[in-house]
Amino acid sequence: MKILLLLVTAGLCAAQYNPNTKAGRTSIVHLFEWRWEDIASECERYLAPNGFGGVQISPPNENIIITNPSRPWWERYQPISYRLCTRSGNEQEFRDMVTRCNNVGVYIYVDAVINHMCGAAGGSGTHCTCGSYFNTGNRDFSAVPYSSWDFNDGKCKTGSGEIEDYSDRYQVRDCKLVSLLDLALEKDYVREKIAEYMNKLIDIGVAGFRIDASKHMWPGDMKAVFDKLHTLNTQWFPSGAKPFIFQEVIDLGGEAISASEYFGLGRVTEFKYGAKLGNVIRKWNGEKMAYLKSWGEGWSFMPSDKALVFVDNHDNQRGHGAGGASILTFFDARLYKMGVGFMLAHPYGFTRVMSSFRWPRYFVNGRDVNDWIGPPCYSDGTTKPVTINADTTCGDDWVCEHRWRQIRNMVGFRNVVDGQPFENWWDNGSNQIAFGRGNKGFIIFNNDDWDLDVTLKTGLPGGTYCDIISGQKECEHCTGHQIQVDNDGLAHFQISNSTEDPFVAIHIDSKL
Ligand code: AAO
Repeated sequence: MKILLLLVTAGLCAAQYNPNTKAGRTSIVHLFEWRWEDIASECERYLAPNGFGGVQISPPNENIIITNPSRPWWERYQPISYRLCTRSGNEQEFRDMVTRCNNVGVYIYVDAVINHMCGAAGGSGTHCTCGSYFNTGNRDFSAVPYSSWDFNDGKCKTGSGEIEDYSDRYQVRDCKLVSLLDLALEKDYVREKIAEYMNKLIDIGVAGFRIDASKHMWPGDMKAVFDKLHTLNTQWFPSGAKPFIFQEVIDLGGEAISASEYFGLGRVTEFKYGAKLGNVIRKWNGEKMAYLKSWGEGWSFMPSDKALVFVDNHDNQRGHGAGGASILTFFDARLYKMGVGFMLAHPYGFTRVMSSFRWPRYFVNGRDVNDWIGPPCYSDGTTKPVTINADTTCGDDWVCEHRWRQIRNMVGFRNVVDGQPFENWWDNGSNQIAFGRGNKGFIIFNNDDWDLDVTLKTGLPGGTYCDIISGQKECEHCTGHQIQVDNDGLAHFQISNSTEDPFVAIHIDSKL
């Protein structure tokens, strides 16, 4: 009894690291800039049947409307109030989405922008998504309400009032990030208002939060806010369950603030993951896939149980944030599929898949001058619905990476091998690698410039398996390559370096 009680308490305390996804669902997808109505349908028609655990949504709270440039995606990172209306939809549509997704076991994770309000030059008026009056001059955000007392203007010590030097932790947390009005989270009133917003979302039924710009808030202030949060809605979640928290902290090393300062509060985004994996798969800086044998903590990443990992995010896919050139995106589809495939097969971290919209990338002096372009929209600025083509891909410039067969099937792979050890590693000393996950799954890559032809121990029971990259098992039929595993678990693999997707993955549910 005592042990049981202890376990229960430990479970509750640790709950903010737990994504709260349904058992056997191990990844979430960021449906960047999608409308609530489309997300609700996607949960029902696609995400639930394909084993996705949840959706990270774009910020649901009222934001400023920017017209120069015209309706950039980043206007949503400039809050005006905590009212629930944006280009993605209104409060009723939001509630409908949460209910419909939760009912099919796909949970919603809100991008919470709580470090700041809009930019200092936002002006005054009602040019925002719910029409609430605001005035950046006197810091009046009437619909919260916040006033000049609620900002860090007096606390910041730089001449410009801006963050000027990331090696000074006080500046990073007390000054303005790219001119965004910095909230005084040390004030109980501000904490109350933020907690009220987050609690409203929790009560509606969301399962957790991405905490935007966490580096720019003091962990102690964030803790004070999180301590006020409700437990999750018991209509869908076990009683006492805490919201999942993952904090956006860009830590590539070499700055005053490190990701580890936030481990006490929840998981943290591991930005080294995508930056390094991009180098390896692109074979830059002398990197090769053989080195991935020690991937994870062995590459000085944060502990796996604290990490939220991704190949690219909405910032670095377009050069914002830590957007180094190595980052793999849908623009490099062949390499991208290998990167996401590797991430989903490897046990490190909790995984997030990116789902983007396409924009006309145009580089001038190494910078994409179209990095601001917002989601597909009509001439009045309304976001276009996500249309679905006959072949299940998306139309109207919605990329829907999560619907690419290779990525969707690897989300399934991760669910099947959940909890299984990383073993049966093989590499050729170069860019051909393979590894298994216990006796449940096996994956092999050929990123060299020559063919792969090898017989390997897979750890899998003998039988005929369907490769889930070139196809999949449909009824008892395989639409892709078949792989024979003998009774010793050995299988022969051949992967041409010029094939469309130079990797093969099999798991026990793909056994024919
Ligand atoms: C827009 C305009 C601004 C204007 C502002 C206000 O672009 O010109 O002043 O409005 O009117 C997004 C957009 C911003 C946009 C903003 C508000 O990305 O362009 O500003 O909405 O509309 C830092 C933060 C990180 C942040 C990232 C973008 O630490 O939290 O900048 N990400 C989140 C969101 C993001 C959003 C915001 C926060 C704001 O995901 O979408 O902004 O809500 C270093 C630091 C990082 C720092 C980067 C960029 O990174 O370490 O902490 O991120 O610089 O400033 C190497 C280094 C790496 C370094 C990197 C870049 O890789 O190793 O550490 O170079 O220098």
